[in-house]
Amino acid sequence: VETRDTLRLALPREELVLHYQPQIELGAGRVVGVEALLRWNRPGHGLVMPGDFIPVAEGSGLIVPMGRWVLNEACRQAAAWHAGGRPGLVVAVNLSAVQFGQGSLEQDVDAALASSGLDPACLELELTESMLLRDEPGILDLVRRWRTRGIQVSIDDFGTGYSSLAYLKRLQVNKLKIDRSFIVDMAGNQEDRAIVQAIIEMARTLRLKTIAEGVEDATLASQLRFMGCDEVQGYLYSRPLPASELATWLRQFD
Ligand code: G
Ligand code: G
Ligand code: MN
Ligand code: NA
Repeated sequence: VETRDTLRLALPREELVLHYQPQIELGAGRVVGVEALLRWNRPGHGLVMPGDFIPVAEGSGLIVPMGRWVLNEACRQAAAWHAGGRPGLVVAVNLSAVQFGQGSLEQDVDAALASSGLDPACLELELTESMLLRDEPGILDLVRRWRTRGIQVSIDDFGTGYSSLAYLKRLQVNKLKIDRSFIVDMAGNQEDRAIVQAIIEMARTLRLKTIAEGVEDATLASQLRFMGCDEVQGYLYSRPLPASELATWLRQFD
């Protein structure tokens, strides 16, 4: 209850911040996107991580206005980076199942694009398998409308749920984000390596891109490249950073 009450004030008090983690295309070795990750700068507690407040926000419905803020802020920031000499940089935003259930998500996405002027092709929306399998009414149609507008859609934590090939084909997403749990153990675990290879092959068959999450060392990155994975994200390159630090990181990476 205490967290819920103070979380309610986080938005009007402007205590929410986005950090951004770069996503690197393995072929060209360049930064193609960033994932926006929410933090709460809670007075007296320091920077609170999403695992400690997103569930509270979901339970209270606060995730709807918070998610709206995230969409606006991420699109605004991406448009600013474009104007500042990073055209085409994609920003990926995590969505919660609760946002789908509560009606205004489609309008929220439209409004964030309209007010920022961001090219819809530079916005990526991250869904989870569990979200899709709950079969929220209309989710397939909504994803199709987003795709028709050129908005990118990816499946986060891929491999931890049960999406079938047939479902993925119908859904028409752009990209699978291979869950960190498979990536972490790949080096020492034959089974995890086989799972990652299978996901990459499956994605290729369906003409989807793949990104590996949680890449922490260079050997793993080159192995993933050899296996045909398109992109990587992880501490090897950078932790999620505040916008200003990311800008510095980007200049140094080039
Ligand atoms: O860095 P990390 O602890 O940031 O993020 C943990 C998890 O929190 C992410 O995997 C993601 O699922 C969730 N998360 C981060 N930012 C957001 C956000 O803006 N909205 C939602 N719904 N989830 C987020
Ligand atoms: O949305 P999602 O669960 O995919 O968000 C990514 C999460 O993974 C965030 O909590 C982020 O801080 C974390 N993360 C990103 N890169 C790495 C990494 O290389 N290692 C570990 N352990 N965690 C990472
Ligand atoms: Mn994510
Ligand atoms: Na993930």
